[in-house]
Amino acid sequence: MLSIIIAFGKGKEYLKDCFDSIKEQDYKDIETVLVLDKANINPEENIEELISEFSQSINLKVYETGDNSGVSAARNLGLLKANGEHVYFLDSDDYLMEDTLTGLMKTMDENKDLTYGRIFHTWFKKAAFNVDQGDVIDDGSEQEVDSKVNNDDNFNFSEINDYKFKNFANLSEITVLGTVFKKKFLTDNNIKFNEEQKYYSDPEFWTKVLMNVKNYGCNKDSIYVKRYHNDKINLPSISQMEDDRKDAHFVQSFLDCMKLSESKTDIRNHFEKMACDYYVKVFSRKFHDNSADKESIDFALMSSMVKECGKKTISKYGFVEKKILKNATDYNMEKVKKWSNIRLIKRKLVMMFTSKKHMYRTINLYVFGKMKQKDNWIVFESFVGRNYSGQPKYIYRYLQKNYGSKFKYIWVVNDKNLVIDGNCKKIKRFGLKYYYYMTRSKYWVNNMRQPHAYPKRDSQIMLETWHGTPLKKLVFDMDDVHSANPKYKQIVYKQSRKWDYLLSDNPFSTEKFQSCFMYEKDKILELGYPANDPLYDKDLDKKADELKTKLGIPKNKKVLLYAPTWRDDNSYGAGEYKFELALDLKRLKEEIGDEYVILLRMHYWIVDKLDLTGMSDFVINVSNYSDITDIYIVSDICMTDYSSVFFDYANLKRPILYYMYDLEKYRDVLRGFYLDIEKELPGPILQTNDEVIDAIKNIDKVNEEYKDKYQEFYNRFCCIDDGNAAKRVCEKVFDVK
Ligand code: C2G
Repeated sequence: MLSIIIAFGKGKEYLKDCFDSIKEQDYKDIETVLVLDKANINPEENIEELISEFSQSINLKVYETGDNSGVSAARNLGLLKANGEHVYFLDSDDYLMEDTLTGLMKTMDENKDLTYGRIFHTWFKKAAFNVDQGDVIDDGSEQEVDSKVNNDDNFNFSEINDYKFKNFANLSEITVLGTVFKKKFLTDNNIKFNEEQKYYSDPEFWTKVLMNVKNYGCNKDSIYVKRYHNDKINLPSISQMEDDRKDAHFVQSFLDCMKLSESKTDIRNHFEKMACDYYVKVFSRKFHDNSADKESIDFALMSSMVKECGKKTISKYGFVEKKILKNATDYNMEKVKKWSNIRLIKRKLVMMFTSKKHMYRTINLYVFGKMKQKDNWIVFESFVGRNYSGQPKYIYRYLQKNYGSKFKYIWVVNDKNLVIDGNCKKIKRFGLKYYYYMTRSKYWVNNMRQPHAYPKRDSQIMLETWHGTPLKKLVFDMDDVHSANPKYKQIVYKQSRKWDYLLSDNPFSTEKFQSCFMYEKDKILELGYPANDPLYDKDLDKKADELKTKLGIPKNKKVLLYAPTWRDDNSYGAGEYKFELALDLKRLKEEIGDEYVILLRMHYWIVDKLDLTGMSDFVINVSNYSDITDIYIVSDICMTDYSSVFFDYANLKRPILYYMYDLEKYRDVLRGFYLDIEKELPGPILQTNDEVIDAIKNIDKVNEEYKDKYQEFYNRFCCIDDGNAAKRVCEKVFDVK
């Protein structure tokens, strides 16, 4: 039998995925030993229910740690209680593939002490995980290691050593996970976890394994899915926890491993190399500012790690690195600091001369950053410099019209040919002038997130206008799904701390923004969207007429706008998404072509080109048209999927259709929604081309059917917009009353 040992502290949702994956194992001869780490359990999580749900199906046995708590103690208790001849450690926040254990057990036999598989790192929850998609980050190992039996007493450790260590550039990566151990091997050699070690007990355990292992197997197709917590702020994993004593635990672990491996040169050397690398790259950088007392204590502690290393290891480093390491062995903090500074300056210089971006950043820091701030300069940016649109455009226009030369207006653009009316300075995103103006301007107006590493002076004011009432869940409300990578929540958290104001279009957004950005209510301006001001123009028909001419739309035709959004799982890379048009344009042309033209508006992340051959008299591609507000004005019907466009469009009280052909996947796997879409949307959900055609042909009937829902929706989401949002925002933010 195989005993799966799980230590549990917190994270019920993760544990559910973990249990599910055990239940789905092809390999059935198992018991699951769950050890509750009492001190860390949050009673509110109420995992009893989960325990009874899985009790039979995964042969669950539950124990509790005593006074001695922590993961190490919990795993040791599990080891003690395990009834199987084999044991396998599984973390409560990770999960397995169906064939993981079968694959491992296939390579395990009586002669072997252990067999190990492969670890995939991902942030996906189980339902969103698909190995074939290649979205997972694998552990970098390309090396194949076949199952090996070696009965030779002079067993050469370098192979197992190689495989397990080559990919461990860092001590914290050494893990016991993904490995089936023969229990007798562990007990005979007294291998267990060091309970003093709060964070890094795996390296020591693994070192003992390496020192004693004779025969082993490997199956690289047996996948252990190691899941990052994507919410470091609210539910950090052990490796993401912040603790002042973490470094001390880290050093202790190194010292213990080095001591344990003294008699095996190859293992010992590997630890020494890792220790020196870490000291040079991470520790030595910590001693930069002299201030804290703590640092001198840590200095001795950290340096003791290098002191343990042999001269031979140190001699392999370059001149500067050698100086750092040698001075560490003499415990000379001043000199470590000096040489570490030299190393960093050297690196900075190299980077400056190899990357323009680094050069600009350095100039920004040392030159522009020292210049005086200009209190009447405002920087505007819409959709990362792509467009002249959104709230920034209409705030800018309002200020231009009413306060003209009181301000200097700066627009951040990707292409200087972007047409911007009025008197402004256009600067290229990430060019030298960008840094100059960003750093000196008092105000920034942006409708997306700002570059996260960008420094902001305390005296600067950032107005984050955002770009829509959210339908699909955002940031902290998102589950562990495709676009929610582990750093994402942390980055957005940091970025949003720099926003002085966040604009909201309605009470609903105000509520959601508080949870999704973990943002304070006091700083949310619930004043409506300036970009919706033109929708309340008195001369809307005249404006629509002019725009029709500008866009080449025949006056005798009605206009159907199709504005879908992007899909998290369908990309070429960051910010470059694919889109397959699920509309049968040919059929649509046959059915409604006499009465309508279609405006196709792809989301700004979509890079795929649309093939519109033979459609020129029926379809107009307005994806590159800067301002979607204009497009709303000329459209008689708006059809979208999950895009926020409909919240804005509803201000016009014109019909809205939802072409949600992939609804289940989008809702249940990719994102999740804030609204109960079946009940609350002001238009029908359509899933086929037939339904789309039918709805368009019978649009009056649709209008009638959704009349009440539409009014309710309008009252809830369009209650603030009235044509004067820009005025309200400017008076609040720029003090221009
Ligand atoms: N947009 C557009 N064309 C599209 C889709 C969107 O111009 N085909 C613009 C609209 O201004 C819209 C905004 O981008 O309001 C946001 O688009 P979404 O499709 O909702 O997607 P996203 O960029 O993920 O925005 O809270 C806002 C959203 O939830 C997030």
